[in-house]
Amino acid sequence: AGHPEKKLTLYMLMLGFAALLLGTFFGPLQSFNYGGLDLYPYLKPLIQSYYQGLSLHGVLNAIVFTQLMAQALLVYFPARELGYRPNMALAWVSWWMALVGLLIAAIPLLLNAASVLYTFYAPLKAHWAFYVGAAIFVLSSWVSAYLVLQMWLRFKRENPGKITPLVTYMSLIHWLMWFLASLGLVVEVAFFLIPWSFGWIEGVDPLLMRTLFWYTGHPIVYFWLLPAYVVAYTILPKLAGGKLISDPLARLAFLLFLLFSIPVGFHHQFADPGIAPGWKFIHTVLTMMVAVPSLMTAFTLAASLENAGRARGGKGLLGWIRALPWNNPSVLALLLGLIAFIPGGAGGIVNASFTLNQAVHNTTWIPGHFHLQVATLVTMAVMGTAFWLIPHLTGKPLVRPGLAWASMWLWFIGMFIMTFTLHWMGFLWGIPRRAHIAESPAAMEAYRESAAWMVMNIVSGIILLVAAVMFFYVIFATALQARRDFSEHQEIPFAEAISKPEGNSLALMTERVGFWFGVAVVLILVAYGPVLFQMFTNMNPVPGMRLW
Ligand code: HAS
Repeated sequence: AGHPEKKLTLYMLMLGFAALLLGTFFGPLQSFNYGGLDLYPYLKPLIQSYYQGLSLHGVLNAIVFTQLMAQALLVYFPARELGYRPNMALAWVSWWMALVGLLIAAIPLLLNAASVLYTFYAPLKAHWAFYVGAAIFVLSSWVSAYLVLQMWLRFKRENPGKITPLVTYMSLIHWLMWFLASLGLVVEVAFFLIPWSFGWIEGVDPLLMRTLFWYTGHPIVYFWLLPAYVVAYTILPKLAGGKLISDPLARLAFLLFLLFSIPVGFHHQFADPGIAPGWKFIHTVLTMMVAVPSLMTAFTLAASLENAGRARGGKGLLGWIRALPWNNPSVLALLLGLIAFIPGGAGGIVNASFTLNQAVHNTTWIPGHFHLQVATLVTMAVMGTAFWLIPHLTGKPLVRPGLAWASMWLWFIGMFIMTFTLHWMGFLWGIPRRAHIAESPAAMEAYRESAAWMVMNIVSGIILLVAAVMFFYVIFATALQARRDFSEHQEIPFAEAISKPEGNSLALMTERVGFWFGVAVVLILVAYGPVLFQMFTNMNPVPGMRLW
């Protein structure tokens, strides 16, 4: 009873895992599809089509699960770091909004009336309930953002002149970035898609809809990523037995995400007509800028892990790697996720390179890229966190840690085979993404010559299915058991930093949050303003169509 926020966090977490549970089981169906094995006909009448399955997979995993994880972790962690309680009434409002929004959107999704994929691409048109539910769901994240802003303002009031503690700073930046980033989606859904789906307006302009979507759609990937980075910077070093190398450098990386996450969305639209190449090039350059904080992160995390490995007795050039606690499933999950993030990030830079993009756009290379990023690093960071966080929140010890550990290896191996395959299928054979292979003879023809890739798809689907069953067994068996043991995981394992922020001029500079928020707004206006102005004043609405 001492910590009502623990209950809220657990509810957010478990709602997210429930979404992931349902969404994940459609994953192997996509892998089997690319293996030439079409199981969708057997799912009728429950699931009507490949595109319904793909929409459920994308919406539940990429939009619902990720947002709930941010709402769980990045409200609770700063609250515990500051020793404050978030406004609990509002916190429950956010949970109920998420639940109600999710349920409203789920009905048309499950009835095959919202098979518009997670990118909502107009002129594909969904039932109004999908857009209304999605809007309520997304707006619940603004409540979480407000909770963190409130706690930060209270900290500033009570501690004039003091530097914001690191986890709180990171969480605040994450939520401010998301507030700015989500405006595109909010405008798209509230002013266009909802009125259109109710029949109040005749049509919508696909190019404007895509542009508003990608205004949100790129930074949303950092909205997913930053909670994983918070865990990697502030908790992993301690779990691994060491310290964070530099607190000020970590702050700077997060500040750069506030500045550069948003003005980059045209890199998803290189192939779209109606946006002048000059603007696309500006977004290419800015995308290279947003890779910088991840490169800084690679440096800081590797150095912190080296610090941990050496503290544990690791010797020589690489001996520290072996000395890391690979047997701890929470550490393992993050280490494997970070390893996958290296090729994932390199692939992202390929995607962002204006001309190279032509070779990979709309091929399976793209899902290959983002499954390394969001389905491997982000998801594994959360999975690894759940292994100690659920015991911390409930007092219930982790069930079958060995199984938890094995599930992380299998998840990593399955994802690695799958993403490797998807990359090369896309790059070498030009196999289109989002293609129902059984129903697209052209893709099948191109594909026949690459039978080995087809087999790898099926193998990875099976491995991932086994990994998912093991993982969800551990999570739900832990949360639902009656056994309690409050002795372990009482505190959140926040790491100490070697280089501290006090008196550091870099840290002081990052502390001017209001100023940097203003700079982020100016950058967005410069990179998007003229193009959006032109699009809003020259709309070409078209009526809707359905994929089902
Ligand atoms: Fe991306 C498409 C460019 C990062 C997700 N991306 C997507 C889509 C998704 C997605 C979902 O420019 C598809 C959307 C759709 O449906 O159409 N992406 C980038 C770039 C980055 C990037 C430049 N993406 C992400 C992240 C995602 C994500 C993060 C999810 C979480 N992406 C693109 C582009 C497209 C795109 C184009 C459009 C393509 C098209 O044509 O449609 C960068 O942010 C990446 C920077 C990352 C790095 C890696 C740093 C490495 C680290 C690990 C260090 C390891 C350590 C471990 C320390 C530079 C931090 C040591 C281990 C020991 C054992 C010691």
